[in-house]
Amino acid sequence: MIPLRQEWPAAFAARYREAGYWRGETLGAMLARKAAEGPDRLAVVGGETRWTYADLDAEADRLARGFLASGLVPGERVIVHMPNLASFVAVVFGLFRAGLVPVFALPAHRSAEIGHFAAKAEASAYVIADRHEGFDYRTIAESVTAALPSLRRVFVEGEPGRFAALAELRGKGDGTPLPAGGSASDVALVQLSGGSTGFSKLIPRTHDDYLYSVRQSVEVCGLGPDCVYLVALPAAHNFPMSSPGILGALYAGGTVVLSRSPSPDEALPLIERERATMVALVPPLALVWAEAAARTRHDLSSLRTVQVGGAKLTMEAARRIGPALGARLQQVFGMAEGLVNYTRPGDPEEIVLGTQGRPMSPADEVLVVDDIGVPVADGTPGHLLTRGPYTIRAYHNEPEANRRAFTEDGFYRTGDIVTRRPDGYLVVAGRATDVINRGGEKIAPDEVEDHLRAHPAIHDAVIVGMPDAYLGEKSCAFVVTRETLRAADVKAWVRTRGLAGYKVPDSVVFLAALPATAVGKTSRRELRKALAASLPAPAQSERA
Ligand code: OOB
Repeated sequence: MIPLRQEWPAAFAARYREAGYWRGETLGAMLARKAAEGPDRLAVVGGETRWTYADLDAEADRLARGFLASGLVPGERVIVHMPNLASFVAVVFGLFRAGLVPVFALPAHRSAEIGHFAAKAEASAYVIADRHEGFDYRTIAESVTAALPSLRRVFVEGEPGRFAALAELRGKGDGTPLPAGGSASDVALVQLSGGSTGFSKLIPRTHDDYLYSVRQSVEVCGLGPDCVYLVALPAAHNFPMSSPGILGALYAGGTVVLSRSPSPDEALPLIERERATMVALVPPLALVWAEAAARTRHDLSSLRTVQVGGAKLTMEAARRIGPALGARLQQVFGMAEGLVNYTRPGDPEEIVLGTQGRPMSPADEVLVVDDIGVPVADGTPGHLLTRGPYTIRAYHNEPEANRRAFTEDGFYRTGDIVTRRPDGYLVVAGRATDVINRGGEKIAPDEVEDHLRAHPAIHDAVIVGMPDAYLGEKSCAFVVTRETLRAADVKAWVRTRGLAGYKVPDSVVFLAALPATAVGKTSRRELRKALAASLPAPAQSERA
């Protein structure tokens, strides 16, 4: 098993400790401290479950002992693949307590992605809920465990089928000792990259760095014990997890309320019932909520802050969100690799509507450079590079990708094109790379292309983003076939390959040949240009 590490050069680590950014506290210890400070405060609400800090702490402890009693060994990795349930929070803290490392998958992921993460992480266990939104996650457990014998344990919230029930685990570890403390410089968790150069890469985050990002987020966003944070996006994503998210709400001594679905039908009643004060949304969802809020009979007056991030929020959309939801808008431009930018609570409208915020930490180093790495003047767009106390220095076990993604002196190349204003605020122009940002869900074209090329009748395929008024971007597959196919066949094929639904191409265009660059590489640029110039003529294309 390749150890999970995240290391900063000694001089940087010393500086970050000295400045008080890294405090040597683990995430598991943080919860214990909060539970000691306010055991009877309400910590987590999800479905029928209402846990105080003492309840959550005890539940995490029971799960931690159960995981270890089931044969897992501290340091092993566990894929966590659960919908927004109270038990998700307990599982995550249970893993922290046991010294096990959660790898955060999202509910939309399917067998192809889970198999990839499990193999990359050399995971030993997989935690799921039985069903969610009509899908049976045990089918993924079946196929992934068959392919990967090292994935030796599956724990299921709900009906376990032939696997182990999470409920059973709770009583199993009585008397099993927990590892003493653990070091805060160890890797606490693994986030997944949006996958700019292919399959998602693993992002190991330490207790020290992640907890600093949470603490600083709490400070910048002004969270206190009266905060009631509604989790509407998938809980495992870095945004609702840590910016300030679930961990921030708990750090502040507030309450986390989990909504099973991001739909306003489910979330708006919860805001009223639990008097939620804060929520994080991606832009397309924020627009759906804004429309639903205009018609709702639910009282949303408790809502103070609506955070929007994950993809570019246009000025027009930004203008609508706050008034529609009766709350203050906060833009959040972050990445699972680290750097998070926020607009600040007291900022003037011009900044809140027109920028994606500024770095949250005074120790965040930001460079905006041209194509050859020379810094550009403020006001000029360039590539965003960053380095700091909570930005990773390397992906796990990706020597080649690391050479591309980091400069020699340790700056992370975000792949984003931004403009920095003289006041330090950033305006995001878009991505330099080819990743398609479909309303915040990232699609790596080469991953989907690989699956398309595996079809016996498909000769070649390229996926590019096309502008979409609602999602920001949608995906369009350009396909060269050996025999006649329909767009519906191509889409159905991608679905049968076990990929998340959002990766199924939105449009399919059939071409006799793909355009090529001077040296014979396929030119995505040409395809994008063609798409932008005119949406393909009906004779050439089929859309559904
Ligand atoms: C968040 O994290 P990831 O890792 O899913 O995606 C990061 C990428 C960024 O590099 C950027 O391309 C894009 O998503 N992005 C934005 C944005 N926020 C993220 N692009 C434009 N405007 C924004 N506000 O998406 C994430 C992580 C933590 C907090 C918030 C979002």
